[in-house]
Amino acid sequence: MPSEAMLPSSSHLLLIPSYNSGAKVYETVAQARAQWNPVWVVVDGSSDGTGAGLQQMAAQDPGLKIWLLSHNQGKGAAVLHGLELAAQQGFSHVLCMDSDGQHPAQLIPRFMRASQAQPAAMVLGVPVFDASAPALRVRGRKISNWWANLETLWAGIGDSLYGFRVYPVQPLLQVMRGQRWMRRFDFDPEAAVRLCWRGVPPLNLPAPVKYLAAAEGGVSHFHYRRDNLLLSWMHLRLMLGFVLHLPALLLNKFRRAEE
Ligand SMILES: Nc1nc2c(ncn2[C@@H]2O[C@H](COP(=O)(O)OP(=O)(O)OP(=O)(O)O)[C@@H](O)[C@H]2O)c(=O)[nH]1
Ligand SMILES: [Mg+2]
Repeated sequence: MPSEAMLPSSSHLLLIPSYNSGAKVYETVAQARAQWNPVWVVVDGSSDGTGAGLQQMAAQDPGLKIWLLSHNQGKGAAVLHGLELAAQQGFSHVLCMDSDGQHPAQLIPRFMRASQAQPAAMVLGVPVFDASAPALRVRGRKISNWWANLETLWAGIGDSLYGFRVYPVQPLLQVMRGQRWMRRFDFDPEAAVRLCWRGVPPLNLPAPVKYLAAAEGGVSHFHYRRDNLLLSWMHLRLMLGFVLHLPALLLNKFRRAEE
């Protein structure tokens, strides 16, 4: 149960995009609420009944708010929906966390504190894998990280794909409103790269990630072919942007070297 004494933060919001995560989402949300107030869930057109179940949870808990999207739009679109509302309500930062039980709720306070200490930064989770991590996914990640580091001239992105992150709201909104991509699985890597280009420094913190078997309630919507194609197209776009940002990136690199 969330602690009665936990006062709501007016600057830092925990935002969970959720699409058909099954019963795992209830556990994830309860664990998040035990660590933070407020928590918002954007239910992205889920058809598994969790929208109604989460609304019942929220009816008993003023620290929990549920936003229902009428149809599935993708992870990035669900985050953007939450960001727009968060900005309207005066939040300056959001910690994004997946709904499927893979992310470490116990680290929420640490990530929030890191962001409060350095509000201009984005706080990026760097995955600490255990034996449950599929080797193919761990290897695939190295490729995406290599591209993200090239695209930012090694400005310090520790991991391009991990969705457990604190973002400053306004810079991310500006990045996302400016283009039609970043609405699905291309959200996490593109957000890190484009925020770097805008001068938002990455702050990397290790965070364990779990890969749950279906028997433990694990759900994934990652489609190997479809999503790798999407990520390849994203890196192609980012490489074009990289060429345009190269002078500024080089200047920043020289400045950092002189400091
Ligand atoms: N896939 C997917 N996820 C969405 C969507 N909308 C919101 N999400 C949420 O985005 C998060 C990441 O989705 P996952 O399918 O677990 O992707 P992943 O964690 O990168 O991949 P796995 O490591 O295989 O689980 C989860 O919290 C989803 O519930 C959507 O349209 N598609
Ligand atoms: Mg997942």
